[in-house]
Amino acid sequence: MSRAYLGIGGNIGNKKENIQKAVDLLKNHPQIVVSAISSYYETAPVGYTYQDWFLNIVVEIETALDPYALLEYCNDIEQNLKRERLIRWGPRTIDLDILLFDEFVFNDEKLTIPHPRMCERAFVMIPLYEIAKNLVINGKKIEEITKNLKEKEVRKVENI
Ligand code: A4P
Ligand code: MG
Repeated sequence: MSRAYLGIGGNIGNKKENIQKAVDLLKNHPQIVVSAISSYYETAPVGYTYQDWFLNIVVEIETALDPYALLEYCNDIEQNLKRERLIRWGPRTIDLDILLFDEFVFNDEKLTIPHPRMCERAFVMIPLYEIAKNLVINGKKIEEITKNLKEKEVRKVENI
């Protein structure tokens, strides 16, 4: 079994419902166990900023799938929730990114792990830190990475 962390987010439609559906679809897979789920966070859009705020979470899973099969399943979930891809970094009903997969480090045309932009992104690192306090990413402690991020662009949702 491998342990992986997935970032899930969206900013179109019923954001909370879309995220919950994505988590349910992960739980439905016979070779995935969802072992931890962060709080929900309202997050300022990063990249293409002329769009609505996002809702983001991070989940921890245990899985017998290999990284490519997991990516395929994540893409199926995105399709299932009818994600529209019009603008890179633009609005989407749901986006699932594989952040970490065991200690793997690799990069090809389909898949880059750790996710290349994760360490600069408060909307990834703050929920990830909530559920995994002892990770080391690219040789750096998660605590150190998270300290330098703009926390004001990420608000934990208390009553959701
Ligand atoms: N791909 C490569 N590595 C991975 C990986 N580790 N996990 C490939 C998932 N996919 C990976 O992604 C394009 C291709 O990346 C996939 O086909 C896969 O083979 P995509 O999801 O189709 O396109 P995208 O998401 O529009 O682009 P990209 O570059 O993945 O965007 P990001 O980096 O995911 O950023 N702001 C806030 N506040 N919250 C957000 O959730 N998300 C984004 C998307 C931008 N701004 C945001 C948020
Ligand atoms: Mg993506």
